[in-house]
Amino acid sequence: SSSKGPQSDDVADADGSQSVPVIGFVQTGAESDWRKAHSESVRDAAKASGYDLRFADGQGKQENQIKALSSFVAQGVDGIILSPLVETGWDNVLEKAKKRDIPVLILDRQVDVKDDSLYVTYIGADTYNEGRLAAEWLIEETGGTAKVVELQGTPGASPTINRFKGFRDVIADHSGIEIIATQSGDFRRSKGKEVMEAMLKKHGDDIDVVYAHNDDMAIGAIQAIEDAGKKPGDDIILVSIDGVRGAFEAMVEGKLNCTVECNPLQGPMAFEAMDKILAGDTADIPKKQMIKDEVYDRDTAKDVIDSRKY
Ligand code: GZL
Repeated sequence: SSSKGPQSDDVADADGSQSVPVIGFVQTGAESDWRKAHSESVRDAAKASGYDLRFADGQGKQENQIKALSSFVAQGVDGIILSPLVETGWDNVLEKAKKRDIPVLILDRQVDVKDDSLYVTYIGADTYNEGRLAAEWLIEETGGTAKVVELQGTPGASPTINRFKGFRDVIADHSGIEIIATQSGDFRRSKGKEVMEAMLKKHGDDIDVVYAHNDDMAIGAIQAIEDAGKKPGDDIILVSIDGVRGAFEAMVEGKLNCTVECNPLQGPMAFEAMDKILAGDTADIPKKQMIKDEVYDRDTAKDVIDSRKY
């Protein structure tokens, strides 16, 4: 018959069905709306691509991620996808995967390892450029004079390191932009609100701008600013990163001024790469695959909010 029956190299299960490749996915946790969209994109793409996805939630702790990686290696999965909470501390556990010939794809955040043959490819957004774009928008918006408080993401995470640096590399040429306070809100809305409350107590009327490493913390800061009797978006300008639905809603309300998109819909690209990896076609897979980002502000928010996909 013309249909492709079981091929000799396909291992058929007892019930005669073809065995599907098993992928272990180690996620950071569920710290933000962005992260939830990211997890959904990976799950949906796994299903669409016919993979058996085993999902491990790191719950915001690197040791949980390392344990999950070791367990996937012990299970002998066909491939691993890792979204590393922080950049360092991965060499030993990735060495275990390499010894078992299990390919590893790094997704979203980056790892800093001595031997980059420990992973096949990295797919994610250019978070350094996102920091630059946020600063460029701010200089344009304020004419180059503003006192800024910064809400940093998770300490040691590549987007935190990159957004911290990208922003500073741009304002370095604009002495009128001054960062008067910086602290981590761990990419979480509740922590962003808490840190902003403290910053308002300490710096109050001095604050012109909030630069938040993600929208969830910006939305927390908006609540703190309103609780302090100030108008977010007007008394204090807010610029953040991610482009999640909540950010567009806040911009339509005029409470957030700008968000730099960081696309979480990375599932399809991840499994396109995994297909090639499992087929042994790794020669044409680049070591780094960056996803493009867009800048959105209050004026364009209502025109695009209905077309947003996350
Ligand atoms: C960025 C991603 C960050 C988002 C946060 O690539 O790792 O983690 O900006 C998320 O919202 O928690």
